[in-house]
Amino acid sequence: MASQNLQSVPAELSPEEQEREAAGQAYFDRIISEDSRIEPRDWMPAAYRKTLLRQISQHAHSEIIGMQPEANWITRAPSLKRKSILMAKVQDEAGHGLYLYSAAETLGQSRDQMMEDLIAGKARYSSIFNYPTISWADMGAIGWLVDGAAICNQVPLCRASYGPYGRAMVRICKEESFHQRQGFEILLELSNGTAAQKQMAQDAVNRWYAPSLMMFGPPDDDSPNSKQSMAWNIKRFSNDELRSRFVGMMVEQVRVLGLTLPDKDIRFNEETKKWEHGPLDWNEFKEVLAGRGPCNSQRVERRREAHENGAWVREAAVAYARKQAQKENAA
Ligand code: FAQ
Repeated sequence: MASQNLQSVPAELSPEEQEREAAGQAYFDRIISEDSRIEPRDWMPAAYRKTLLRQISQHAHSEIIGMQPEANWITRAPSLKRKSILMAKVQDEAGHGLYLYSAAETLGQSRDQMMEDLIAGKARYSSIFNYPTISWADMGAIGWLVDGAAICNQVPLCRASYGPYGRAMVRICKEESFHQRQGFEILLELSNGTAAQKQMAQDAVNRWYAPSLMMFGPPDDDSPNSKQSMAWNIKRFSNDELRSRFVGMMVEQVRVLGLTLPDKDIRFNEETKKWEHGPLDWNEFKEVLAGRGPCNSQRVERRREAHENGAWVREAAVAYARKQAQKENAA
């Protein structure tokens, strides 16, 4: 397995340390080859820890920044029922962020540091959350397409080799399934409504389709991390493989919605047995990743404001914890 050759034991270590490192590497290689789980206190290669921290922290940031496009519509939801469903969904995303920050913390990075990186604009989060939500139908399109893509990408992550990440993903995926259903239902209702409502739903699907396909990451031949992450059983499938599966799922569901996908090149390739789609604008993707998407600066700015406005809550929680600890010590 590739992972077994990547970590050479550093020469400057003492013989005892070298022996410990070699034993740790052997244990790690066995766990990976048995498709079992690495836990926080287990020995792991520095590069494995680094790639997990990279992926999990980006994922956590995506959930937190991902609250903004939908939170933007809570006050404008068309009914009390829709408002409470949307509020619950946005709260779920906050919960997902917290599970994931906790999983990342087990790798030795503090949550404060991750948050500082995010609000300093130094951390990545999913490209998808840099697009604006301009109509109510966007709540449907986000639930159906964005949460749909998230599920497709994240169900295999439930089997990720790092225990805390895999376990967090199990709970997250259950909630994402509900999110996708609620998005589908919003679009279905609009699609069966007036001609203007149906058009609003179609317009939202047209705008969110390509960005949701790009959520799966760059094409495989331009994905520097995939090979190693797959060798370590973090990722189970390549970016293109998951993107193709997602297209296949959407093709079926869009028929039920009575809408269309804005891609005339979708087809099932009988030879490869894979769904194919039309070209995506990877320059746009790169621009968004470079911070030049439609909403990048607004998203980070709002997060910074929220963090600063929430300082008193954090201070109060610390003061309360201190007081409780003093009480317990005095008892
Ligand atoms: N956006 O070599 P690869 C959600 C970066 S949660 C931004 O292929 P990898 C729930 C990548 O980080 C959505 N950056 O990388 C929700 C790397 O940069 P780096 C988030 C992207 O890690 C719904 C570089 O490009 N989901 O939606 C993107 O092997 C509604 C090269 O790429 C996750 O994070 C992108 N789309 O594969 C919440 C799932 N794609 O770090 C609210 C977990 C790639 O070298 C509302 N993550 N990059 O500087 C993963 O599965 C993987 O990390 C991938 C990328 C597949 C995203």
